[in-house]
Amino acid sequence: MAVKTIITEPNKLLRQISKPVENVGKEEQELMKDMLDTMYYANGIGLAAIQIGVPKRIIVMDIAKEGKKEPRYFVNPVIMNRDPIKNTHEEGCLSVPEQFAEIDRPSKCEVEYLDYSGKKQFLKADGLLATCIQHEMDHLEGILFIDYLSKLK
Ligand code: GNR
Ligand code: NI
Repeated sequence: MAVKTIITEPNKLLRQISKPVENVGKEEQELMKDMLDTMYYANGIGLAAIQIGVPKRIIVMDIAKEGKKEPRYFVNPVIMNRDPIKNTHEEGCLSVPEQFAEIDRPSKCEVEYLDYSGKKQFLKADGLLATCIQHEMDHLEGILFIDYLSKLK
């Protein structure tokens, strides 16, 4: 159990583009465990590695209802397909404390990634899962949900 400090705005690290993982080994698995501990501790439903200062393309997520634990691990995720139909969801971010906003994103998406053991996986996501995956994948590109708000101004 290792709860890490979550980096918050303003911090240049959050703007860094994360690097692909070459091999899912012990080090990456330890990182994923720490990320999950940190995410649960902070009551989040997702976390990107850069949020604890590690610029690797790794995401953890758990959107299950309280009580159940359904951890998900995504290494080098790539969105293969986005539904043209948008969905609006209220978003928050552990790196942007106390800000919430309705954000439009593709309502469904298909993601290719490596799992905790380094095995290639394919997932069709909708609802909160699709929203959360896209929010987390933005972190890998140094994008925060508040960026979509400033573009409207
Ligand atoms: O905990 C989180 N909740 C959330 C709610 C709606 C859309 C996205 C999210 S992700 C966020 C945790 C976080 O900041 N992940 O990067
Ligand atoms: Ni976030």
